Amino acid sequence: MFNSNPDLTSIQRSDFARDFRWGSSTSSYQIEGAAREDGRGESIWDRFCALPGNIRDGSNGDVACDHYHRWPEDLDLACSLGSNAYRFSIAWPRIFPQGRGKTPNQAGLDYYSRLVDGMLERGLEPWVTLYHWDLPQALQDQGGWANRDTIDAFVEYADVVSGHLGDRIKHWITHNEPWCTAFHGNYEGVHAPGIRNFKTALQVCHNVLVSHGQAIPVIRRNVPDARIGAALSLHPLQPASESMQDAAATRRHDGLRNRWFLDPLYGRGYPEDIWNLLGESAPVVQEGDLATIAAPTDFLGVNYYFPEIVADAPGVGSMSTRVVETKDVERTAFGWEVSPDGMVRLLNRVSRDYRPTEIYITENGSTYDDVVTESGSIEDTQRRSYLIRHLQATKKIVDMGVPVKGYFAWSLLDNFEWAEGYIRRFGLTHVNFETQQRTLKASGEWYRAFLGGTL
Ligand code: IFM
Repeated sequence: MFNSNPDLTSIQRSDFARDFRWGSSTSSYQIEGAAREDGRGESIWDRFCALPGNIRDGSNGDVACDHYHRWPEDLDLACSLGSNAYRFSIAWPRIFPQGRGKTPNQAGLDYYSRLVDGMLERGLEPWVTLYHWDLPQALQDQGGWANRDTIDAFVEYADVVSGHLGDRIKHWITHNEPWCTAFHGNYEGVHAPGIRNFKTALQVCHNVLVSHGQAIPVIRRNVPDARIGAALSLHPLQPASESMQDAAATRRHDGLRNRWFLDPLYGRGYPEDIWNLLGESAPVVQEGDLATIAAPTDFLGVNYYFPEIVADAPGVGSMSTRVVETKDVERTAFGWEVSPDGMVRLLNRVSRDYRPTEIYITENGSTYDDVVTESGSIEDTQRRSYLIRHLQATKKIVDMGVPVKGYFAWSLLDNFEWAEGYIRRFGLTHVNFETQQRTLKASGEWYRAFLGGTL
């Protein structure tokens, strides 16, 4: 157990290896804004946000943090924390406004080129994500990820981006959280493109994984010293009771939440127990797809937020399971359980079962209802405590011999939190969305002191 009121000096940067990567993460749609500038095409999130009822506060990413214009200030901030790395994503519709085409949009490439140069000038190693959910709407109009043609489009896009930026970017993340792309977007319908169809979601999932595998050799051809991986959202699970039913339910839940991605990525194909439950919903898998998905990677990105407690629930959801909301546990404002122990369990399990050579915590963070004091400060002691305890957990995992090599806090800035709009703030930095003023919160101040950054 990690003490929920940790000593601020209980963990030091020097407890970790000198080359440990320290940074924060962002994504294009969540921070950039400038939705119609410099030839950017429409993304599925532009379209999804325009439909009433999809976003809790009726907002969208049109302006967001205006990072497209304010990136030098934001990179200064990331640098002042003392980070040595920064994770960001590329908006595919800035590169190919229609999803694909003979020539990419030069203004889009120039923007990311300036951004990457800006990182390097500030000593921030760029970690790029190619797909963090902003699919060009033109591709969705042709069926989106459920259509295999989108795989080809993704590979062309990966080719162009790695061809242009690969001289400066060495760390490549193909996809962010394919579970969310597939299931939030195409089964639950709570994310763009807002489809509610289990079979579609499974095909999307498969095609996304194939696109990951097909992009890898293309990136390697353009960037021989590239280090490539995917960032998965993974959860440690526990059964709600000691019953055999809950144990079996937890195994099924794990099958779709975790193993459905890890197994094929690490060469085992789809887990048979789950495949056998899918019936007609099973995806169409072409010959060679599983070998493609299992293309060797250099690291695994793990986005860790919370554990889940699972109960058997016949007829509920796709796997007849239910996530139980236990009382008396600490939760963030989102209702997510705070469990650094869960992160220890999860990363141990992933390391034991799949043996990735390197693991990076590519996202970890929390949302609380921040209050700006009269003096303008944000005393987010709960987020600070969350951060400290998860860094203590990270050290514990490293000490256990798990090859965790870096930690990226989600997120550098408060930003557009998808279906929650601007209601949920995950930033180490507060953003006043009226004035675009950035103010480092107490959690960010702590991270800066931990990392040895300077004002
Ligand atoms: O904001 C998201 C991010 O885009 C993907 N991972 C989870 C974060 C918090 O919900």
